[in-house]
This record gives sequence, C-alpha cells and structure tokens, in this order.
Amino acid sequence: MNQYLDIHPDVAAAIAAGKPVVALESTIISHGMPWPQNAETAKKVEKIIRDNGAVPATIAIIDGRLKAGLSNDEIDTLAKAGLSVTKCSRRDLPFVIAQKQHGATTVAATMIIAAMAGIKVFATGGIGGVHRGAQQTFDISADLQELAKTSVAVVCAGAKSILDLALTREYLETQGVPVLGYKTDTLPAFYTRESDQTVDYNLQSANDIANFLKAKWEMQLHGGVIIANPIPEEFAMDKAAIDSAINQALAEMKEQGVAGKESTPFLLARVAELTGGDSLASNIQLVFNNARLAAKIAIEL
Ligand code: PSU
Ligand code: MN
Repeated sequence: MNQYLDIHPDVAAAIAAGKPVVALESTIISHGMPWPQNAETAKKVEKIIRDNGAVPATIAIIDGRLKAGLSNDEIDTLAKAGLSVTKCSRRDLPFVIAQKQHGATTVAATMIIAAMAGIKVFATGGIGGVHRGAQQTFDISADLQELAKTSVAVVCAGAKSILDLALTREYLETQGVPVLGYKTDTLPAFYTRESDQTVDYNLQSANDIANFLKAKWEMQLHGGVIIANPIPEEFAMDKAAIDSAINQALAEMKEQGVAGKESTPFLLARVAELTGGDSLASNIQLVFNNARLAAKIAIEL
C-alpha cells in the first residue's frame, strides 16, 4: 500500500470486492466552477454514480494526504477555498504533499492517484489539451502526457474550443491515446455535440467500450483512453453564442497576459460570465451525463 495514499473505506471495500468504482477530479470543483454550484455538483455527481450502481471516489489532496474518496466536508472545504487551493498536476504533487497542504487534482493528477488506488474509470467534464497558439506558447496540458502513460479511462464531453482541437487530436495520435466516441463519429466540443474533428472509433455501448479497455490493458498497452460522450441535446449550447464568448475570453487572456496554469481557469470563468451562466448550466449537465456513462462502463469492466 502506498504510504501517502488514503482510500476511503467505501472505496476500499468496493475495490477489494471487485465492485465498480468511478474516480472524479477536484480541480473542476475548486477552479472549474464557482461556489456553491461547485459543491452541489460534486455531491450530485457522486449520487448519480451510486444510483447507477458504482462507488464514487472523488480524488484530491487533504492536509498533505492523497485521497481516493472524500467526505462531504472535504468537498465543501475545496469548493469554498476555490482558486486559493493549489491546482495540482503531476509536477505539483510532491510540493503539496511535502508541505502538508490541500490540493485540487487536474485530470492528470487524478489519473495518477486513481491508478495508485487501482481505479480504472474516471468521469469528468473536459480534459486539458493543446491550446490555440501552442505553436508559439508551447501551452500543452500535462493531461495529454498523462493519458499517454497512465492506464485510466477518462469519460469526458470532448474538448472545449478554447483549445485547438485539431492539434489536440494530432498530439493524442502521436502519443498512442485512443479517442473513442460514444455513439458519435465526431469529437464533441464540450458545450456542443459536434466539432470538425473525428473520433478514432465510434462505439455503441458501455460493453463495447469495456471490451476495448480490457483488450488494451490485457495486452499491456499501457496508457489512458479518452471516451468522448456528447452533451445531451437539450443542454447543448448555440454554437455561434459559445464561439463568440470563447473568442472574447481568448482575446482578453492575451491582453492581460494570463499564462501557465491560470489559463484554463481564467477562460472557464470568463466564458461563464460572458454567457450569463448558460455555459455553467451546460457544464453541470454534461458532467452528470459523463458520470452515468462512466458508471455503466465500470460495471461492464
Ligand atoms: N476543462 C474543463 N473544466 C475543468 C478543466 C478543464 O472544462 O475544470 C480542468 C481539469 O482539471 C483539467 C485542467 O485537467 O483544467 C487542465 O488544466 P491545464 O490546461 O492547466 O493543464
Ligand atoms: Mn497549460
């Protein structure tokens, strides 16, 4: 057992019994959504996973301990602290652990801790990717490198067009990360169901996806898999409205010189403001939708 890791008793019991477990990230709580919607969403996602027959494990760092499974109080702590919590990707974990601080885990760090705990399926909203202008800025999320090496399946609603979707696809192809579409041929663009990018394979059921994962990992082809699940039609946004908000947010980011780990939280918050909260409502619904699919995949697996 990893000396830095605490597995919540419910999660440990499920893992020991071979029952389905779904990991959840915590940067979406602290940096992805405002209080109090962040705490409400985090708890509701856990309930959806339970209602669909799996055990949720929200992942974070509390007082310098890696946690697989949080209490509601711990979720509230991260949700209230918001941007003042350290956003932790792979490179940040040793600092936060050594300093005995709290940390919110990105997709990359959540995959690392899920893998330590033996959890194979993870649900979130959107992954990081290759940012627009990365040819100059080199801004490529560490999530993509983690997907290349850590064997956890990530259910998401595709990638936002704050990113360069074409370059993100190319990067994933080079790194050997499969991009599966759940009942879709095109890569969903988070707030909208479609983009101009394709997925690698369009699979029609949780069982087909579980068989894909089993084949990959039983062949020792280490690394993650992206399962792209389009936002339900009734919650999808108007493409022109979201594109204009994203373009304005990107221009302001450049103007204000926002860079590094602050970029993604800045863009998410600004897009939510510019759409009068519509993007937040969509974001919440697509996370619920991903939790339902992740629970089904974990059960099949
Ligand atoms: N995209 C979203 N919501 C989020 C994030 C991305 O729609 O909350 C968060 C995730 O935690 C993701 C991280 O792993 O941002 C990526 O940050 P960066 O681009 O700095 O790697
Ligand atoms: Mn970045």
